[in-house]
Amino acid sequence: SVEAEIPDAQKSAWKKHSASGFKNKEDFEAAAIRHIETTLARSLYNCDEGAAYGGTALAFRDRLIIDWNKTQQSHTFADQKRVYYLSLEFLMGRALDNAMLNVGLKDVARVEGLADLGFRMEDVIGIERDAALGNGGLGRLAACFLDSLASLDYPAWGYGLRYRYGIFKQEIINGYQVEVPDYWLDFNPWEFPRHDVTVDIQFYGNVRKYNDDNGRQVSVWENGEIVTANAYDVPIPGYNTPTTNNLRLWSSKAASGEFDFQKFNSGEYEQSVHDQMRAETISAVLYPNDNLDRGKELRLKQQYFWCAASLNDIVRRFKKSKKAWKEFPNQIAIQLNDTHPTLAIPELQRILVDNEGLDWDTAWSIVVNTFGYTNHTVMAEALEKWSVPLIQHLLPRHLEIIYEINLHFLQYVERTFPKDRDMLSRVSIVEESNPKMIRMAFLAIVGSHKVNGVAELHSDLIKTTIFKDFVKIYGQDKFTNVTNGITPRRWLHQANPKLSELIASKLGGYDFLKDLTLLHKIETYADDKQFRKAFQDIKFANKTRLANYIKETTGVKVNPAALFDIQVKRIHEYKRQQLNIFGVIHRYLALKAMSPEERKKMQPRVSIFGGKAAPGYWMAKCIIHLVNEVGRVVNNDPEIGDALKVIFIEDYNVSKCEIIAPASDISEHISTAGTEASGTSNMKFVLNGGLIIGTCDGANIEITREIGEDNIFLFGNLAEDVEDIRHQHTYEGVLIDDGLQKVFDAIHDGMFGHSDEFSALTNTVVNHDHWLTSADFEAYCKTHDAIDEAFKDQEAWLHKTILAVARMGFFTADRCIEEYAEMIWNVEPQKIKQNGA
Ligand code: T68
Repeated sequence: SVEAEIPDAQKSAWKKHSASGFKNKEDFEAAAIRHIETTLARSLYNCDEGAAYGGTALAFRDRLIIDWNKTQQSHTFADQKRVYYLSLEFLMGRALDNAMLNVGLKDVARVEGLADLGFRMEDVIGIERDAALGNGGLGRLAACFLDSLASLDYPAWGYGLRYRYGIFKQEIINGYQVEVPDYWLDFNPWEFPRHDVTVDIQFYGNVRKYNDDNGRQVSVWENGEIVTANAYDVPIPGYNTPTTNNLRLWSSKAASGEFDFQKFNSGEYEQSVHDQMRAETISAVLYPNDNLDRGKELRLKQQYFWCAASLNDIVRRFKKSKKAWKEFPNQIAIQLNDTHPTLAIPELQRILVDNEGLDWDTAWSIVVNTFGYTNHTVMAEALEKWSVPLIQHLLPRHLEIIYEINLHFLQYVERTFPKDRDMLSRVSIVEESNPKMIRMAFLAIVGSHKVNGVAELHSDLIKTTIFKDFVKIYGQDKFTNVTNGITPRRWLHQANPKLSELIASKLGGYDFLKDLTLLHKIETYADDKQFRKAFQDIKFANKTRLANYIKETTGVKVNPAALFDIQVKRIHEYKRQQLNIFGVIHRYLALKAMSPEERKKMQPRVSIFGGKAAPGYWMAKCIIHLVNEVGRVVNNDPEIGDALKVIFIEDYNVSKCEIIAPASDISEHISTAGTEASGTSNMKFVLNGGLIIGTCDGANIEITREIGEDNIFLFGNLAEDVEDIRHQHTYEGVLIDDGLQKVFDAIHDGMFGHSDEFSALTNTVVNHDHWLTSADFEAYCKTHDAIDEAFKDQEAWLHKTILAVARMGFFTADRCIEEYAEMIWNVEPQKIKQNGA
């Protein structure tokens, strides 16, 4: 074994000097000060908050990396099956607070260490910039899954791209969204560059064929352009366990081969610098579209670059074990987060057939048994397709392999369904359009052993709509559901420490953070006057914190006693922020029509919006503009006062969500039924003691089943009726709701500024109303009226919210990971001994 090969003298030197990481205040202070002095080159006299953050972060990083080393060594020695989670997005947010809580030393650092050094914990934590390597739910899900994988001791790695620019920073200028680049890598203590871990990745070139000595045809992909992938490792600490997993992010740079050298010598210095920049472009920027496919060449390059680097890494590790190839799927499970990593399928087939000399069928069975595919959408505009000429140009050998995969697949379909003549063109991986397109979701299904949706309704929908034929072909068993979840460490304990503490005081400790179903034990306290009061006080404090933040950032003063109604998520027509803002205008018009006495009797409200629009998504930007203009008018209307305030929170991200989620009374999850695959912020808001207004969509349905229909406000048309209504719109025109017509009239009359600015928004409802804004409007407004009524009875409201929290145990990401592990990956956890392997 590896262990036996090392001489004793070396072992004892290591034993003597190996770091063990701090465990108490003294050690923490020593580590932080040492880093401030020597790593950051600061002294007592110029140690500002930034330096205090740096020193604290580096001290905790030392702790993490010691556990990381132990974990990796132990996993290597144990040599059991590992999971690799391939995701183009990991929306991690801040790392320091999470590291402190997961390691369990936050109080050591806060109460003693940082206070001694003259700093407040909140200020130091607030210095850190979000790692915003994602768009929205899909990227945040990947981050929650990493937390759960480590917390449950699964041997698992994430693989992603190290974007130099994460999702843009949003500024609101004169009511419009303006995008500013997010250069987040200035100071990032959480990554370890692995200059020794590099992979050369090929693009373009041609395929040469020849017959080897055994007469077997061999394909060689050659004459391509080479770009180098560099590894950066980010430690992922589990909660209350030494297990510290790895997130490996790839960064691109020009290959330092003879190629450049020649150019350099022949005086083409400029050209070689240019090549360098071109290579670095691959990992330069995260594409800021969520739920939309744009088919850009650079995006395809990113996808291949990352898939090829990750697979090379995985295969290299497997080959070290000297196991037979057929063991590959017993050692390795690879999960594809959406279709973005689908090229990993033809890439592994290429490695096995072209490089390792396996025959096609043997290789293919290894491939299929290795991969699982998670679908996150049924919307046509979000399903990835790549044009055949583009793939031909960029990845000529992969195109051949995809065609061959398709041939084998279609032959199988033809044998199985000889009478269904349309079936072949319906399920073909190659769409016979002009140009021809590769349907990535179909390739992902054919190349995986399991396909899952992310909530029950969604998993049913994929089986009955977009993937219906594949259920016929492969049977029901290939398709499954894993309803999404969130990590209670970040989304309860970290975001809402007071609520976490209150729960712990009743449950006798924090075990619920690792077994969220234990929350059910607080159900009995829903009737407890004292508990309700404590719960209410925490909510009020959290609302006050958000009110302060709003005052600081927007200048608008909101009353924390008002009903906080929050919709924060990416701006998208299907998520229907337009329904919300039209509803707000409707409320404003109603308030204006009232006498001052009547107005006084109304439940005061604060309508809070937040979220980014994709830079090229005109309609989404119109919605943001309207929200801001409505806010400008309403917030400055002296007749209205506290009865209504409308706020847009700039640059919504993970760390802002940590302030926002604990502060809601109601949050909005109001997508057109059948369009939101799951939603995960719905879970965050309920877990933090807020109720939901929502449609029968995504995980809202399961949340209702768990918490009870008395504790949620559902409204609107059902998924099964949406198509019929759209059909009606096409043939009979759209029926505009009376209340909505008044809203449109107000907009047209210029109440919120020049009406031309918003005509696209109102016209799309009048012309098609694809998202059923009008059809659901009346029900939506009535439901808000019911919410006002319900909120007046605070005791009953508290009863509902406490019951809801108690019943949210199902929505922990830990449950998701256990389901994936059992149904899809077939992997077991592996405990790391506290003192090494
Ligand atoms: C989201 N998808 C779903 N996509 O919309 C949401 N898309 O219902 C679900 O809860 C969540 O995934 C987790 O399953 C996304 O967030 C994207 O961000 C995205 C990014 C690039 C391309 C396409």
